[in-house]
Amino acid sequence: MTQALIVYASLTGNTEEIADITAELFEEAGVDVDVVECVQADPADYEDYDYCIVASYTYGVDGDLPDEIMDFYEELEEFDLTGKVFGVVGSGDTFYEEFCTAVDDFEEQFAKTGATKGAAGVKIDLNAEEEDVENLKAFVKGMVETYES
Ligand code: FMN
Repeated sequence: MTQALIVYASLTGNTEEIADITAELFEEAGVDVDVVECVQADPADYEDYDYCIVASYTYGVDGDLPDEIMDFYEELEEFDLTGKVFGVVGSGDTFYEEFCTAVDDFEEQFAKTGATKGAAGVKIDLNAEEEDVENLKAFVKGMVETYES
């Protein structure tokens, strides 16, 4: 059985819920999933998994990464994740000019690890609504198809 690790940062719960929905969808696709808060995770943990996923909100006026995920972000590029499939999801607020830029930042960082991008990142305005869940379904489907191809 293949395995996925979802590392998340969440202040008010939106991204945690998105991580949990994503986990359920992976499980429905027959993938074993662990969901871990970023402060308890290390990028080295991904070495034991097939799917490497980050779920992060965006913070600060300039679309910054949350403080608590900065160490994880900076260390990520030092790892060789060749052969693994990565994907990034996140929550933000369309009120801000730099909407959900944490998703873009992590996609760029993952690209340095040699992992293959499994699906386009999913950007969610605050909490996940029906349409977002559909996008997350497509995200998981894309990830699995990429891994199996
Ligand atoms: N969302 C964005 O998309 N871009 C931003 O630049 C941004 N800056 C924020 C700054 C502050 C001070 C706060 C409180 C929120 C900001 N947000 C921004 C919105 C959060 O990312 C959004 O509320 C998100 O749903 C929080 O996720 P969480 O519930 O998992 O903590």
